[in-house]
Amino acid sequence: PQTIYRKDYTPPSYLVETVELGFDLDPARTIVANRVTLRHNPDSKSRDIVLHGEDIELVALRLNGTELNPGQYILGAHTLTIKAAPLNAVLEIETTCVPQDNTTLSGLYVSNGSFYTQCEAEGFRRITYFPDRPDVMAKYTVMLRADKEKYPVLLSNGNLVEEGDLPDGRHYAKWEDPFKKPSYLFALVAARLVCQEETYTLQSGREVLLQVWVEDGNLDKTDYAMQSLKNSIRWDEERWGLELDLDRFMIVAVGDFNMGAMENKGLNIFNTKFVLANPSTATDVDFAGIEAVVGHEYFHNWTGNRVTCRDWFQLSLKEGLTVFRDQEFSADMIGTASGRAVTRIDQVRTLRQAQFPEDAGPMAHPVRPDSFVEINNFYTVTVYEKGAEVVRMYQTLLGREAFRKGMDLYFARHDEQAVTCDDFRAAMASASGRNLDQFERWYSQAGTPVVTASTSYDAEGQAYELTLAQRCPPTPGQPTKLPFHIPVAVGLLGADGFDLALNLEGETTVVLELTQAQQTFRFEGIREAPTPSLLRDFSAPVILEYPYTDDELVHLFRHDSDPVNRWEAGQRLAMTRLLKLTAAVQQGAELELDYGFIAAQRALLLDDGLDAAFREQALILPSESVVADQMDVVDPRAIHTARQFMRKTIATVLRAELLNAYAANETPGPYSPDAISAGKRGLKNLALAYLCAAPDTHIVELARRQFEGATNMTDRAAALVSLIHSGADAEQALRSFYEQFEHEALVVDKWFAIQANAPTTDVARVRELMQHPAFTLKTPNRARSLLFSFCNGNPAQFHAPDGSGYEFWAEHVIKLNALNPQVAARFARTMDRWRRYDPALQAHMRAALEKVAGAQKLSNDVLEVVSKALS
Ligand code: HT7
Ligand code: ZN
Repeated sequence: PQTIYRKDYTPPSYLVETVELGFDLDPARTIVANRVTLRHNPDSKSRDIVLHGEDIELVALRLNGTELNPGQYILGAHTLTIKAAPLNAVLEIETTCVPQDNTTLSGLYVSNGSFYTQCEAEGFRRITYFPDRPDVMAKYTVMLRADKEKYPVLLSNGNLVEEGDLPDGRHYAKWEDPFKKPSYLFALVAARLVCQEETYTLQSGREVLLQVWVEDGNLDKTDYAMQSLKNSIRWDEERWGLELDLDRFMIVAVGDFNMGAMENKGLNIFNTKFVLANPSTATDVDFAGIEAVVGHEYFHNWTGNRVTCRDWFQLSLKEGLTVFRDQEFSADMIGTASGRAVTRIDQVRTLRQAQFPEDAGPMAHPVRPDSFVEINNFYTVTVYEKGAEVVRMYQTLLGREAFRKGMDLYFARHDEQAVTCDDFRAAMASASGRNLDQFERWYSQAGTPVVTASTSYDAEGQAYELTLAQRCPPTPGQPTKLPFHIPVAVGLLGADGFDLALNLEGETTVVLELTQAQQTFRFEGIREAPTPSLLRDFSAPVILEYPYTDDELVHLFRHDSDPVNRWEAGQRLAMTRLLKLTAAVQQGAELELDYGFIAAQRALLLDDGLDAAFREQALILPSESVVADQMDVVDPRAIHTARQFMRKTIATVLRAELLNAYAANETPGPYSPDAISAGKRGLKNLALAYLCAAPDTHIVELARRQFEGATNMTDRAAALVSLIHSGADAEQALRSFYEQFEHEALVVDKWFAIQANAPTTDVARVRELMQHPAFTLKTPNRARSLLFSFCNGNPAQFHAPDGSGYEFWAEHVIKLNALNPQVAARFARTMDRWRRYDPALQAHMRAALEKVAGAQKLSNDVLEVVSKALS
């Protein structure tokens, strides 16, 4: 397959002014008429019009009114080229496609009998021939025609300008988008849907129509999405001065979708998972996900749509920035400092759980990649979450005010343009007057930097010195790295647990700027040897190494005023123990957990001054995969045994305290997904999960009672998980759960996922579950709920010594590849870090990877992932 390089960017030869699309929608043969007005781009030397096209049939082609015969254009496998074209060209292109056979869910496809589109990144070329690249922005008019009975709702981008009936039971709707947009933001929906709608008044006094469209029977699950949309609109006005630029904003939920949602201009299309929620079907985590994703897609209207990407290498320009914006939105919605910290802890978890491993594996790439085979493989945690960290670092370095000025300048300079990450950085530099040249390395160098700290205290001089050194490991294609510009937020704790003043202004946290390989920072007037609190609020996406003693960590865990570092101290304490226990399991030695650690956990659990949500976070042990990342040779089963032992020991010693926490955090009354209530449920259910790690009949009964009496899905699902993990018989509970919710697809997904993650579920059981009538590989949510959950979330079983997990994986990557390459390639990433296991497991893994690599008709998507893993 062909590799595409960032350095090879050339401007488009022709620009598009207007696009008029006509759709005659039929699942078996949709006819697309496309009239496009092109103008030669003076920035290009080429006079060839190059259009992309994939999986579509060309029926007719006219240039400036004259039919072209096949000798007048070149039809390649994925392009249509007209050589030496006139400076101004009107092309009329008629094509057909077969939406009902489109299982890739890219382009125009059918889900549950209705039509939907997904055009990012390169799906528009599966609908019509077009210069399908983000730097070609045009105005669109769209005419939809379809059977009125089957598809009563016809939607596209922008404003509805006309609708009416046609002969033969068909009808039409004409939509006009007043804004220029790239083709990846085009969307249509032709479906049998119902909507919740509302008129909303913007701060300017202008009224807009908001709609959430869902299948009949789901209108009882749209309130939270609508509320989140209104909150997003208000927040974007208040925090960034950005107003909704359309008169109508629509959200549509679809059950078959490759990702979370899509920010098509004025017509956001969502995975049902991020729209549908009511207390009996959705958990607190689901509600929070809806708020974040509704916000994310809405915020793209400015960061992505009004200002878009010049090319797909710049993806993080819109994704990193929009993730940062949705993270800030979620934090501001909670409002309290500790609530903010809980959201930050969650972000750090995601980075450690997913991004750091990606940055250390065969698919490692810079936030702005230099090359790709398949762009869909680069919608990654690096581009999204590390990209958001890069944006956050601007704010940390420049301060909130200058950062806001930089954002304003970015919009003022680039509205309705397709630009680059460098343009964003330039706006930040101009607005703040700062030199951000070195900061560019965050975009160009892959890998997680390691910052090593050492300290010394001069009692006589009352001075404290902090030396920071940085290094970054090699990544594919980048053997050596130059120093990054790293903001390191630092505080110093006195023996009484309070922050010391760090300067004459009395500041207790300062942001140090580490720009060299090694630098020493000196604090004067420090009256005692302090405990350093380093990288407060996780001020940079780095690994921080400092030889903390247990006493220092306990001190930070008890007192750090920075909640993120307080949590971090607990994680460090737990990690040392988990690694020791894992080694002991491997050696067959006796397992022991020191009382000092449990006492620290106990003190935190009993600290009523802390929010329940924070206590929950602080009591969650590092996950098995994060522990695995710390080992030279990963032993998934030993890690699992060690972690289980630790949970069981904590549960046994702190039984009374956990039972108290369980009882004290009931949330009586009607369910509310607000952060305080969700935090209480989180702590209560964590207590139950711990207790079920050392179960007796009373505990099992507690879990059963919660399961049966639950008034919301958070409590019901948590009780079911705890029951299963306790080892008690959960057959009846699983059956009744299914019977109660079998018509709620998203709950059935949970039912599969809970079983996939159960400690007793092995490959044979997963195969059995795949025979269940509700299972299908065609719906990504369902495939993810069982296959991804098992292979990524149940390491002790997936890594069975006989290699059966890997065989299962290979078989299903190949099956998914035939249906949906994007989903298959995501699943293929499971095996990225296979070289970190012992030789026996590695041999099985290599065989599985080679089996996939050698499969017939392998998509570029999967091929790129497995060949990078094997290289
Ligand atoms: N910008 C959207 C990306 C997306 C996507 C990409 C590839 C294939 C399918 C897709 N669906 C959505 C989502 C977002 O970041 O908002
Ligand atoms: Zn996005």
